[in-house]
Amino acid sequence: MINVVGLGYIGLPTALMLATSGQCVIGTDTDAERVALLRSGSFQSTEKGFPELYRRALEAGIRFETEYPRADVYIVAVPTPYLEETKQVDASYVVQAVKSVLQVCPKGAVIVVESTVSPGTMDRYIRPAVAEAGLTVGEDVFLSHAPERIIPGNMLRELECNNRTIGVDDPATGEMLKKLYSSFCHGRITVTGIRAAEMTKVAENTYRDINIAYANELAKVCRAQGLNVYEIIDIANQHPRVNILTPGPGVGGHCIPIDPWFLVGDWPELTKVIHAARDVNDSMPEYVLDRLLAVMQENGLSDLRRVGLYGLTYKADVDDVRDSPTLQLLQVMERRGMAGQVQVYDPFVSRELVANQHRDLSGFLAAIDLAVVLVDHRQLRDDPDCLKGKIILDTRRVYPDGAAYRL
Ligand code: SAJ
Repeated sequence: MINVVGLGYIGLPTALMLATSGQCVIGTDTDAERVALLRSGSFQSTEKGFPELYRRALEAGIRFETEYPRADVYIVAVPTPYLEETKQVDASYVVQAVKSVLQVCPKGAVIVVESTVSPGTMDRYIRPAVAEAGLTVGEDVFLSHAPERIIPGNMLRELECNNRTIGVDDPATGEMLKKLYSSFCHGRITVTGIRAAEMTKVAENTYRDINIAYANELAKVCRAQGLNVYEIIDIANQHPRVNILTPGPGVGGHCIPIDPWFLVGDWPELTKVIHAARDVNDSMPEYVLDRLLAVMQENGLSDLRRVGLYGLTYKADVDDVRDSPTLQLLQVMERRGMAGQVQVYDPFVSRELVANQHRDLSGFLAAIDLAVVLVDHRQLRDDPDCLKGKIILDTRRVYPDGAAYRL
C-alpha cells in the first residue's frame, strides 16, 4: 500500500500514476473539500492527459482520504514555501505531515519526502521528528528524499520520461524505491544520499534562475545600447556551447523564485551570484512598468485605465498564478501609487483575483488602447491579430520585429 500525502500539483499526478501502474494507492489531503471533489470524479485540471489518467486511476481503485492509513510507503508532497524575512525554508508542512504519518505507520515503513527542501532539512527537522516519536531511523522507519522534476504544463509526460533522483540512507531502501518509481517512470533513476538529493534539486532550479537572470540582464543592456536582444540571443545561440534563455517580465511559479533563497538564506556569504540573479529577476516587473510608462509617453497616452495587462498566470498555458510576474507588476504599481487602474485579462483565470479583471477578451479589448503581453498563452500565439489595433508592449516575443514594442 502506498499513501501519497498532499494531493497538490505534484502529489495528485504522482498518486494517479502509481495507481494506474498497478500499485494500491490512497491519497491523503487535509483539505476535505478537495478530497470530496476528487472522490466525486469531477476534479478538473488543465494538464494535458489529466482527465484520462484520473478516470483510469479511479477505475483502478485509488482512494482519497483526509486520514493517514497504514501503508508500506508514504510519499510526502506538501508545500515548502520560504519565510519572507529570513529566506529560509518553511518546513512546517512537511514536518507536520511526517509527524502525522509517524503516528500510524507500521514498523519498517518508508517515508519519502518529495517536496523540495533546503539542503539539510531532513537532518534538521525530519530525523528529530522521528526521534521525538520514540522511533529509530533505519529500524522502525526508513527515510528518503526523492525530489520531483516535472514542469507544470507537461507534467504527466515528464513524470513518465524524466530522470529522477532518490536519496536514501541505505542501498536496500534505494533499490526498493527505484523499483517502485520504475513502475511508471521510464527515465534513469539515480540513487544517492539524502543530502545530495536535497542539494541537487535546489541546484537545478537555481541554475535555471541564474540563466534566466542573465537573459533578463542582457535585455536591459541591449535596450541601453539600442540593440534587439532577441537578435543577439539568436545569433549567440548559434555558438555550439551557448544556449541563452529567453528574457521575460520576471520569474514566477512556486519553484524557481523560491528554491534559490534556500541557499541564500542558509549561506548568505557564499551565494553572491545566486543572490544577484534573484535580484535581477525580481527587478523585471518594475522594469516592465518603466517600459510601459515610456511607451505610453511616446504615444501621447497618460490614462493607465486604458492600459490592459494580457496574462495573469506565471507562464503560458497553465492556470497557476502563484508569484506571477503580472501579480508582481501589480504590486509594484500599488507601491508607486498606481493601484487599481489597469485592465487585466487571462483566458485561463476565471475567478476574480485583481481589480478590473475581464472574463472575456472582447470586453478587455474595448476598454484599452495599449496591451502589455505578459504571458504568451496559445490563444495569443495562435491568433496574434486578436490584439489588432492596439499599441502592444510585448514582453514574451509573441510578435515579430517591428509589430510591437519590446522589453
Ligand atoms: N522563464 C523566463 N525565461 C525563460 C524560461 C522561463 O522568463 O527562458 C520564466 C517563466 O515564464 C516562469 C518562470 O521563469 O515565470 C519559471 O518557469 P519555468 O518554466 O522555467 O519553470 P517552472 O517553475 O514551471 O518549473 C521548474 C522546472 N525546473 C527546471 O526547469 C530546472 C521543473 O522541472 C521543476 O520540477 C519545477 O520548477 C519544480 O517543481 O521545482
